[in-house]
Amino acid sequence: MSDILSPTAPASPSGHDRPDDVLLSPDVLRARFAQAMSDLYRQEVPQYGALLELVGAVNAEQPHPPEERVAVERHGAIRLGTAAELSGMRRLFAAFGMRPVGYYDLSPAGVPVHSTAFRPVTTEALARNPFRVFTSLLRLDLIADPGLRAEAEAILRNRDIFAPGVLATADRAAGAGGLSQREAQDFIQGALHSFRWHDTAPVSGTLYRRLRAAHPLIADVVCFRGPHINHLTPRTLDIDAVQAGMAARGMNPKASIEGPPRRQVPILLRQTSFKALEEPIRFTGGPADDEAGTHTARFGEVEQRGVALTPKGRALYDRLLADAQADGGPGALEKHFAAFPDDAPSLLREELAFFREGDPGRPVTYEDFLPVSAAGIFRSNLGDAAGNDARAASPRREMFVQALGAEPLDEMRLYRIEAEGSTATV
Ligand code: OOG
Ligand code: NI
Repeated sequence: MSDILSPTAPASPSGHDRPDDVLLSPDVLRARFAQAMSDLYRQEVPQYGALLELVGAVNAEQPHPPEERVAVERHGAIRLGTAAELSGMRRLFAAFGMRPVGYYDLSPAGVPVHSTAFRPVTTEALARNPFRVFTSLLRLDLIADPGLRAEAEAILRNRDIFAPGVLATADRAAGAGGLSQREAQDFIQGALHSFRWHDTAPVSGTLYRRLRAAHPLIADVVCFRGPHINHLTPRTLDIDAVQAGMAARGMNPKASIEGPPRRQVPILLRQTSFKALEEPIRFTGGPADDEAGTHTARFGEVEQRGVALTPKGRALYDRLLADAQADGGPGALEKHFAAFPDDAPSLLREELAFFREGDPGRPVTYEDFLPVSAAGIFRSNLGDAAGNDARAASPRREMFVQALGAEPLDEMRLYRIEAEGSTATV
C-alpha cells in the first residue's frame, strides 16, 4: 500500500533532533485538526456534547468494547458555493492527508448538491486517525429563477472562506509531507477559521427568505461568510441503542435510521441524527427593522460502519433499498433485505463483500458514504421546507471534477487494494 501519506520525520542535517526540525506528518496534523474541530463544535453546539456522552455510554456497554477510542469523530460535513471554494478545500485537506474519494449526486432526491468525501486512503492512515469530511458543492444551475441565481452568484464571488495564507501553507505542507511543530498550531487555527459558525449574515432578511424559499440549502450556503461545519459524527457499535437513547433523552432524533437494517454481519453504513437546531442570527445587509432571524443548519449524527460491498453487493443493496422504499410499508426494509445473505461465508462465496485475504478473512470496513442515506440526513436536518420530491437524476460529474481540480479516487479500487493487501500506489 502507498506510503505517500505516512509520517515524515527526516533526520536533522546537524544530527541533532531539535523538536522544530521534526515534521508533523499529515496524519498527526489531521488528528490535531479533528480534535480542534471537535472542541470547537462541542463549545458551539452543547447538544452535540450530550450526544457524545450518550454514544460513550452505549459503546461502554458492548460485550467487547474495542481498544481504540471508538467515539472519536469519524466525519463532519460542509457545503460550499463555488468551484474556487471546492478546489481550495482540496488543497487544505491535502495537508491533512485527506483526498477526495467518490462522487455523490444528490439531485435525484431533490437536494441541489453534488459531493465528495475527503478522507485518508490507506489502512494505516485510517487507523491513525479516521477523520473525513463529506463536502458538498451547491448546484446553482438548479436555481430556476435566473435573477435569484445571479444574486446568489454575485454574493458568493465576493466572499473568501479561507484565512489569509492558509492555502499557501497547506500547499507547502502537502509538498514537504508535513509541518514543523511551530507552524502546525497556527495552521490548524487558520484551517479552523473556515468552519466556524457566524451568527450574522451579511444579507437582508428579505433576500435570506427568498433564497430559503428556493431551497433551504441555498440560503445556508449563500448567506454566511463561511461554510460552518454542520455536524460531526462519532461512531457507535449499536446505533439502535443510540436512536432509542436520543428519544428517551428528548433529543429530537430523526424518525428512522438511514441505510441497511440491523444485521448479524453489518454492511456499509447506518446513520441517524438529532434534528438541526433553530439558532438566532442577525441580518446585517438590510434595514435595521429586519435584523432578527433564525437559521437551521447544525445537528449531531452517529454512524455504525460494516463491511464494504463489492460492485455486485452494492448493486444488490441499491436494488433492495429501492424496492423497500417503493414498498414503504412497516418492516419493508427488513422484509426486502432478507434476500441479502447475512453470514460471512456466504458474503465471501457470493462475492458480495470485501474481506482481507487469509483464513479467516477479516471484513474490510466501509469508509465512504451512501447517496440515499445522505439525502435522508440532509432532508431531516433542513426541515420540512426541504421537500421530499423525487426528480430525474441530473449528475454533473464533469462539472464537479473541474471545480475540484482533480479526479476523485474510485472507492472500489481502494477496497480491492485493501482486500488484497496490495502495495499499489493510490
Ligand atoms: C451532509 C449530509 C450527509 C452523511 O453522513 O451522509 C451526511 C450535510 O448535511 O451537509 O452527512
Ligand atoms: Ni454525516
